[in-house]
Amino acid sequence: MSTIDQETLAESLEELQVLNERYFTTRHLEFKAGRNGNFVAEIKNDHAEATISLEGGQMMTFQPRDQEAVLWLSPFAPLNPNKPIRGGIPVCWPWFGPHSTDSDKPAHGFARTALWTVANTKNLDDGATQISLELVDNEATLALWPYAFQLQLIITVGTQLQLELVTRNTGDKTFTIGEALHTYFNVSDVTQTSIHGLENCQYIDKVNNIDNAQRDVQEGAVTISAETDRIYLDTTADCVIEDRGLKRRIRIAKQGSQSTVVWNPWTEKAARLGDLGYQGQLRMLCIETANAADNVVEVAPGGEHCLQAVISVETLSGSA
Ligand code: TA6
Repeated sequence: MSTIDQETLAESLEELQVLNERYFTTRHLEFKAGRNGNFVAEIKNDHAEATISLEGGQMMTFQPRDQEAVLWLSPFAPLNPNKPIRGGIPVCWPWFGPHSTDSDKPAHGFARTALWTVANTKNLDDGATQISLELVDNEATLALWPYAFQLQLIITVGTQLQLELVTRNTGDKTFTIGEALHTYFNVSDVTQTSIHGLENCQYIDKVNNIDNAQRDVQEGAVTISAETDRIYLDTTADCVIEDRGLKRRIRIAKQGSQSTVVWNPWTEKAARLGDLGYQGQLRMLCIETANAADNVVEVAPGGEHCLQAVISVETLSGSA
């Protein structure tokens, strides 16, 4: 585990002081120390609690009042300073999955490992709390992706969780992005869940597909009983996770997204990844709000594109 020296610690504490002086909102949002000397926004309001890491602009936890945690977070996340935080809602941008031509470039782009800045925080009239984070091009990003951009993530924590990922092209060249809000959901037992909303959709099966050319068609609800890694294409539908163990439905509504990714590593890949914790693959399920593969998005100079996800929880009526 990395330790930080006294001078860096003093600088971090001073930066934390400045952040809270500027952005602390009455009673509902406070910045605290996170891993690697970075900071985490902690939100507590009448509707829910949440934590958001400025490293990666990443939701880590979201728990509505009277509900179990909605997001899954690896027990190792705080300890593994050199890997992206496993869990919550990683921001995959400006490409999804491995880089198309250069395997030395980071999987899922650079947004989820970059240090984001705070643009704004506010308490809303309905009792929700909103924080806007921002990432703009710099020397490190330009070395990986030669375009000027402004990326904004507007997170609203209330009875439901809303994320808006806004891409602006601030340069003079058109660029194309692949993107995903790579959401890890907390489930009782992934074998006791079913995913609805993707019926009859075409998908790329990244586990059984030799190349990504083949397209399969989803028949009925999606269930998980082996490694599952699918990019559903040309779908704008809500997805609903029915979790009989927790007696709840999690609904993922979306705007500006044509792809939905369903991922569970199952046992062998979870062991290879090594950071899901004991039987972690049974407790997590990724339903990702995305634009990937055939659905990548072109943004012209001066243009913008918004990817939105709204996550809400409904109690299952009656017994499971
Ligand atoms: O979204 C599914 C996926 O692309 C899987 O193929 C797997 O790689 C997962 O993302 C996690 O990726 P990561 O780089 O966070 O280990």
